[in-house]
Amino acid sequence: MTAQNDALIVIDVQNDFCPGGALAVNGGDQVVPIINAMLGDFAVKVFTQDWHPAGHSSFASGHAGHDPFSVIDMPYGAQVLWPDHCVQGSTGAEFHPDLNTTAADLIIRKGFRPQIDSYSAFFENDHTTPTGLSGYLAERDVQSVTLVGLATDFCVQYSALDAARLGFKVRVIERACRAIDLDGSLEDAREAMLDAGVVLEA
Ligand code: VGL
Ligand code: ZN
Repeated sequence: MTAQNDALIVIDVQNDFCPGGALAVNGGDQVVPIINAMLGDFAVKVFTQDWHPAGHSSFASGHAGHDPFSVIDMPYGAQVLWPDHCVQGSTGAEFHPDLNTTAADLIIRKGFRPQIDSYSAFFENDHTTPTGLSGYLAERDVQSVTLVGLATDFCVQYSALDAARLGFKVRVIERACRAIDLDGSLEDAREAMLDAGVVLEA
């Protein structure tokens, strides 16, 4: 569906989320050709890039006694602790080399504030600090967004829920996403997205 007001938002298709990366998502690289083939169908194309300073507060390495994938309380709520990943300027933070980044209208970076994580393309994990994307889409007269990328149950889900909350019509193309799936988080994410009115398309 090509429409002036439909945006494709490509979430975090970066080396660290692909096989061999620091926070590898199973089959993460498989979404690359699928996404490349979709880009031509959208008038507005936005890519996001997880972009953490070294020592970011979401990294388990900075929390003595806490293993990666454990959960701690942060002032803004529960936070999963991750292996160090997507450190600014590192190879792991670069987009997958085969992703057609030339097609991007806008690349939005997130997670650069040391004390707060940012899964969503729209807001940091306090659900209030904006990334600026909603203003960009408003100025480009976008009313509906299609989300693809990594990972389905974290950054894609958070982006989809925020987009729905902001009033966009939201669609997630599941074949162009892959999940981390911690303790059933993929099923929880699918349910939350459906509850929020997000269309999940195979
Ligand atoms: C993501 C965990 C930590 C994601 C980013 O892109 O889904 N997940 N940082
Ligand atoms: Zn991250």
